[in-house]
Amino acid sequence: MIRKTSSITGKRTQRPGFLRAGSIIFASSFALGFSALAGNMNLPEQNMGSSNAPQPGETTEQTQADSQTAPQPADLSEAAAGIGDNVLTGAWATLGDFNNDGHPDYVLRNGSTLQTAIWYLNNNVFIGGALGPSIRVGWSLDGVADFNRNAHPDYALFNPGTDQTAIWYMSGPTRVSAAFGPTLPDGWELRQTADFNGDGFPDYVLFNSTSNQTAIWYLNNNVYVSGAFGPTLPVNWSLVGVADFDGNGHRDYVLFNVSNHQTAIWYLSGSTFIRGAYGPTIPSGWALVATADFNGDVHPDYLLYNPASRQTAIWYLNNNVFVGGAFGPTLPAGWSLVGP
Ligand SMILES: [Ca+2]
Ligand SMILES: [Ca+2]
Ligand SMILES: [Ca+2]
Ligand SMILES: [Ca+2]
Repeated sequence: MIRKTSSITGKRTQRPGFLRAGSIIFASSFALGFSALAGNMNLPEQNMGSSNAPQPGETTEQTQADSQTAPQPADLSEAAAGIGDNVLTGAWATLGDFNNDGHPDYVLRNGSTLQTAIWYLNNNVFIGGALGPSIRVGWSLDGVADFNRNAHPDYALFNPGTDQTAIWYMSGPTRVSAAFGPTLPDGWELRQTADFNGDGFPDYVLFNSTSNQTAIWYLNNNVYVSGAFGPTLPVNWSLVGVADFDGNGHRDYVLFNVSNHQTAIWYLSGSTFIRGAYGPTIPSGWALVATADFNGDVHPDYLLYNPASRQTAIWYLNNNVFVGGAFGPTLPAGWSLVGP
């Protein structure tokens, strides 16, 4: 492992710790883990429905933009204190524009029934909800992206027991078909889905929790095309989102430090680390769980989640700089932004 100290002065532009050289094309042994199971398999589906979607709780009034009461960035010097709420270690949320209005929507998960639900948002404001398909036991919903490029976001699922991946093709909140994606090598998990090579097809971001290495698997719909290693994450840092923060057309990593609640952007060119910068530090009790452009200014924003209160909040950013905050809707009991 190569230790690289920050070459950028100023504490807000430092990047965390370690980076292993990336851009190593996978050896054939890595590709051996890939089984060509693409096809219309009989994948799990339960309890599809479109009624009785959960509604926001009594704190609906907080869906109004309110930069006065929304959580504010923590003072970096205070951030290390009061941490102990790492209940969301490694957890991330999935977002997608399910009604094609240009605004990202929440995917809620019910921890008991494994049902999903879509909460349509206009920026931070709840517009409506619909039940989605239920995830089967043993599978996790790890990404949302439009794999078959029909303008409807799809679910990307991973089974850590079998290392299989699957795509659930959606029409709005309704699952219409399914196919296996490539099977991951042992020790790797599906972490994010986004287009890293600009061909319009979402790609997998894989993570190895033993080595902390990341990798990109380039896909054509659900079919593996090629792979490349990405940067290795420092200990305690978790990859919670992917977006283009500096507007150069390349997707960047959003990292969250689960021990001190710092955030960082790792700017990439394809799968290659270019530089890092700190983003705002998240207050105790809250976690950074996803990124998307909520207010339509082209700059990706942070989605924050408080698992104790089930409150959500948006932090509007300009690149890595906090601009303002607003509460989003509060989830009903039993539902979460993260989970299976
Ligand atoms: Ca689709
Ligand atoms: Ca791609
Ligand atoms: Ca970028
Ligand atoms: Ca924005």
